[in-house]
Amino acid sequence: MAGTPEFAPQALQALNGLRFSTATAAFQIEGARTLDGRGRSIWDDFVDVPGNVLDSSAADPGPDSYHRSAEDAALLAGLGADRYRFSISWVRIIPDGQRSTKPNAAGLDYYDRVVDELLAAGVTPEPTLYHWDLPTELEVAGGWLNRDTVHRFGEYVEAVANRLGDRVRHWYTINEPASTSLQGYALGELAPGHTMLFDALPTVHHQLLAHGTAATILREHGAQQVAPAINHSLILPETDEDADHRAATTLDLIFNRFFADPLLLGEYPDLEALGVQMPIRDGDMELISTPCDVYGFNYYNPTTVRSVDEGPLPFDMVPTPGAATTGFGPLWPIRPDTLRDFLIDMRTRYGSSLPPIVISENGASFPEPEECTEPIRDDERIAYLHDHLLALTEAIAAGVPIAGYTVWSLLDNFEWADGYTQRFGLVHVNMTTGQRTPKSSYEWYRNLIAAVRA
Ligand code: IFM
Repeated sequence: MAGTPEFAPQALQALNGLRFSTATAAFQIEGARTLDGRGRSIWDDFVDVPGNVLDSSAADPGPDSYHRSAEDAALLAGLGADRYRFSISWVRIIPDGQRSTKPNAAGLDYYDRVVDELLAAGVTPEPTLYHWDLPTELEVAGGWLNRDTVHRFGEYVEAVANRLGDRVRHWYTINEPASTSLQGYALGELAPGHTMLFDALPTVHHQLLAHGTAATILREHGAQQVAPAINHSLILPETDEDADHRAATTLDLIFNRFFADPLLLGEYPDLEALGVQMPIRDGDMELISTPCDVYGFNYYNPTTVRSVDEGPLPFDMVPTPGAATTGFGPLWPIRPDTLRDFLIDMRTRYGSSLPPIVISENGASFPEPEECTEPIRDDERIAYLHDHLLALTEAIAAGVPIAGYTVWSLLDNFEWADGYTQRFGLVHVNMTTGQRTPKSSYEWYRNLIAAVRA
């Protein structure tokens, strides 16, 4: 296999039942932000504010998949990928997010084409319906703080399912609601850029309701697999002091259990200690906990916390002692063992309520040039992916049901507030020309998929 290190036969055997995939998201790869009737989303607004994006880039054209989706499908076929997780842009379908707006035919045509290209390439399409690009008009009306957004989401999902439901059987509903609530509404690091701290919590409930609403609609349209894509992180105390352990428990509650408990158990963890309440109405928890076919699980790194007495939050995030880091620096430590441990904890915590898990994102960025004339040798990425897959085999051996694995990302793309400064792709993209050049990790992943299937 290209790159090192390789897998032992037992590890390949353990991975044999998995489906392999890669992932992207609409705003990160499509470009064409003003074409064919596309409306504006909170990310269009966010990138327009000077200083919000590290390199001042604005996600257009970037990888330009709006015009190059056939190339992407060919890359997936070349990889031997079983599936492709991409996202549908809400504002290409309902440009202003409003109930009365007729779905935009050009937007639906685009995704229709993407689906057909994937199917022709032998790759199962797995669209995500919400990967952060909320229509601006809905944000003006309160965004995910407003329960009405859930109903508007349902109408958009209905329009997409009406058009694609005859060929698409696998769906992801919402991506990483924790990032939206915490980084988007509580801390202001991502769109829509609010700094509401604990007042942001209704956004958790409304996104989870959006998941349940979408799941119901998609099943009515013949879906066979519906899942949310939830990001998790094992929270580690910096020291053995009680205060650091308490800080870790609090962040675990906010980052992990606020999302997994309602989805899998139908109830929120005890919120009293935080002095907050969710805007729950009759029937909400049943809708949120409608059983999922699989649980989409995004994992990148653990988070280490230190207790602090003063400040808006009772903890600070600090570097993880002794861990190597990715291109993002000290707060993105590389600790594959924490993926294994988190999965085993999930199994213990949720028992028979836990459906099979699909790793719906895992990957790493490392410094790489904007231009390349020959394939980039990304040995660090290969080692990262290898070690996380090995950790996965250990979780499988410990009895955790794992159904699939997804590399973030197929392509280098627009990394939100970090613009084009962080590259996660198996395929290098020149952001000026759109040219795609597979890296050695692409070859490695292709060889791995072939070896698992052999
Ligand atoms: O690029 C993001 C993606 O949109 C959501 N999950 C994490 C990735 C890397 O930061």
